[in-house]
Amino acid sequence: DLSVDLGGGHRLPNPLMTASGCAANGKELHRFFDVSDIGAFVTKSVMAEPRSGRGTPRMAETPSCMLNSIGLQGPGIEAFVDEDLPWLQSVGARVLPSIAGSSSTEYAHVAATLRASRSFDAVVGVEVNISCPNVANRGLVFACDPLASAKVIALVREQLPRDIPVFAKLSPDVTDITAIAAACVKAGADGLTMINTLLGMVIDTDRMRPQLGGVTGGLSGPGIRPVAVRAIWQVRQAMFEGRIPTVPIIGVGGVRTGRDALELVAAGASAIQVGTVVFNDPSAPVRVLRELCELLEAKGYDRFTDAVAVAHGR
Ligand code: RRO
Repeated sequence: DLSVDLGGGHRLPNPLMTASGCAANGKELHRFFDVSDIGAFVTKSVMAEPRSGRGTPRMAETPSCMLNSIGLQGPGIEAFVDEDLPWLQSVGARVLPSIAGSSSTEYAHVAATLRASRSFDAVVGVEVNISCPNVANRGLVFACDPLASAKVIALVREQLPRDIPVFAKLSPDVTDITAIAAACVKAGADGLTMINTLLGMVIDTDRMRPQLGGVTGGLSGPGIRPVAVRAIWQVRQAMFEGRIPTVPIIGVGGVRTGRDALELVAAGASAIQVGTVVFNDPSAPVRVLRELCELLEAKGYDRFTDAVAVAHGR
């Protein structure tokens, strides 16, 4: 039994999810596997208006990481609720829309539009992306400041029904991630997604110029997994010590195998997102799920939640 309840009474059949941004709004990946086979589908962050994103190139690679400077390209919330969400509902996906904004009122507007949409029944939670590293003004990375984070989370929480859990997506680019996590949970977040990409940069030494159009970009892939493990462990530890109310953590960062997924669970996660690896292996979410299942069986766990309970009982 791989099922997991992350709040709101929406029992997910398994703990595997796509990571926001790596699978657009589902259609591409659905050619490789049935997106209703994973616990939930997390969409690319959507803002109020359509957005073209940053200049090209927007992707770069290093041996252990990928960098992106997409810059929140997207269709805008109206097109999302008119086209993308109904499509995801039609294929039976459980959807965790990721929402973004450049002000707390924009987040609130996006959440309210989502709630009013005809396909809202497909929504099992909302991920509030307060940590996009690719914004022109770093001051707009809400997740770098506890008060700014709390304001966004509280406003979004107000827009949504109680049975829709709100997850705050945190940035690893902060001095004390437990302070941001505490602010989000106290402001009403029902869970945390950890982590977004780490701000990085690569330079083309032939041209002696930055490789990315946006100059800096978000680092993802296997190289950042230890950062995710550390961040999840620190926040789970703060929950044990009573410094943060206990809520579920969705772990994300460089997961390529079932073993990697179990490592994030051992750090303190109750669900796992798979991102960068889909660019090489589009059906990775179902493969990682299968590998995790085999690993749990080999370890003698009948239920995924038994492994979570053992890991979190440290
Ligand atoms: O669109 C992006 O550039 C982007 C986003 Br919203 C994010 O949250 N994380 C990231 O690495 N890229």
